[in-house]
Amino acid sequence: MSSQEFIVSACCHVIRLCLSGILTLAGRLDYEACSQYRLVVADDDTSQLIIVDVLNVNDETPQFSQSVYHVFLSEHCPLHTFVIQLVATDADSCHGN
Ligand SMILES: [Ca+2]
Ligand SMILES: [Ca+2]
Repeated sequence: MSSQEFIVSACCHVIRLCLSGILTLAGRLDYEACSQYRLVVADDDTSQLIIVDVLNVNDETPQFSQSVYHVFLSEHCPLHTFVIQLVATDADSCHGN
């Protein structure tokens, strides 16, 4: 193996090492699927650990607890009458952003 040839630890199909030494994305990042990639780039003489942290963005679709909410209101209700409070959660909620 020449000094220009490196091996990137397998298991990572998302990040690719070019012969020039540049790492590029080869797949889509998804924080909820994998928030950190730990790559080992090595040749015969040395190896280097590269840690790539994926930053979370608010990209997950909110899910409501019910598919339909049915509300009954009397006619002539005053303005500002409470109607319903909806609560939705998504995979991004607990990670802040
Ligand atoms: Ca995501
Ligand atoms: Ca996300």
